[in-house]
Amino acid sequence: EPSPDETTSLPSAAPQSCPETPPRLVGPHHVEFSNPVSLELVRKENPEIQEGGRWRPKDCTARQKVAIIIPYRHRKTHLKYWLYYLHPILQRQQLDYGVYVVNQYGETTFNRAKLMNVGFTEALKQYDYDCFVFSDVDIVPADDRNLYKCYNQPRHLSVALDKFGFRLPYERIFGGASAMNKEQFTKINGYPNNYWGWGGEDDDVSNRLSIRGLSISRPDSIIGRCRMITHTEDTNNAPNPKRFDQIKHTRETIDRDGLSSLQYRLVSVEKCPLYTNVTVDVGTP
Ligand code: UDH
Ligand code: NGS
Repeated sequence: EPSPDETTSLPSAAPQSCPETPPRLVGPHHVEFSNPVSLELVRKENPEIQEGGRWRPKDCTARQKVAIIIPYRHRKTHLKYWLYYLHPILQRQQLDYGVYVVNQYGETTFNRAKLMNVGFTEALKQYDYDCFVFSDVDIVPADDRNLYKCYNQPRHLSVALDKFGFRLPYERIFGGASAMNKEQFTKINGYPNNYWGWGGEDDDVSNRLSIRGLSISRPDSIIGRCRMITHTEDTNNAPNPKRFDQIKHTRETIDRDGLSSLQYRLVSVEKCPLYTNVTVDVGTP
């Protein structure tokens, strides 16, 4: 169909940039995890999502191109809830986005941080993303004014979690869900690759931000409300006993451990209807 410009024979103008504040946000919304959802239902309710879990607004040009990176292994029920809640939210936020589930291959010790680096690297091979949201699979925002985009400073998104009584457990926390643009992420040399098992890797990133002179930006604790899916302990992700010592040495490790030293074996990249599944062998400690 002709654009308004063609009917008046003006040269066609560049498509309008989307408004700074997305117009169709609903604010606080209900989130619950009592009735499991199917991928089929999520597809039906989100008919515009393209293969690989891609979407962009058609009536305006998105202000940011956002890759959402989810570290993952054996959490199918959580992933379905995440997709069920997040796809509608991300569309209302008018982002040009793609969802990347970075699945750790095999049963070796889990390495959340290295999966983040792999997600960043693999997403950039597919599209010219300028913003990266790193989110656990079990965190869902309860207010769509919490924009899953990048800011002038690295952004902590999951600031008011139900499990912490809707407030920060400590001021420098950067775990759960956070966003960094390409420049911020490369400035800190990405995540550390050598935190095997649970804990500390997010604190290392928090150290990296202050070492590089960056600060953490956050929404307020109303807009920043999030729900976490409760679950039993995972296998092969026991607390990392070295983490307390490791986070004391970020200053010495920041340059040699990170994007600059990232090595992995890509097992497969599969474009599923609602997300891109990147399966990777990250090795062993
Ligand atoms: N993850 C998986 N599979 C696993 C382990 C972790 O997909 O087997 C991913 C998932 O996205 C999860 C994230 O890594 O949300 C972080 O996992 P986590 O166990 O660090 O954090 P989670 O928020 O649980 O799921 C917090 C309670 C664990 C406390 C254990 C300390 N004793
Ligand atoms: C800190 C961990 C972080 C973790 C945070 C919240 O103690 O990695 O708790 O954990 N740091 C260390 O262990 C050094 S949570 O309650 O969400 O499981 O993110």
